[in-house]
Amino acid sequence: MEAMPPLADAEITEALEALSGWARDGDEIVKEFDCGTFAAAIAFVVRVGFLAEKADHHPDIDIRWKRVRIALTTHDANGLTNRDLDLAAEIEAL
Ligand code: H2B
Repeated sequence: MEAMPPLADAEITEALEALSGWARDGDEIVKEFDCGTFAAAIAFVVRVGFLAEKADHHPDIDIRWKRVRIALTTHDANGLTNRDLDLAAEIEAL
């Protein structure tokens, strides 16, 4: 992956307006999903995993019973890029 600059703070703030529930936490954007049951949480994580593989972009995923916390950042850029925003939007579309 070639180097890419991270997005500017204002670009991230604006993009997050279209991503309900996602919040910035330093160099990450994060959202916690309540999937209702543990089984639904695992199924959600599997679907996120397929999206991540397709995008070659991989979130940090924390599963706690029925809740799943997804955190996105672009390690290659040492910050947030459109790859994070795009994957967040794809996860929202699941
Ligand atoms: N995932 C995330 N979250 N950040 C990255 O910078 C990243 C990745 N880089 N998945 C990808 C893989 C890179 O290592 C490969 C070579 O495309």
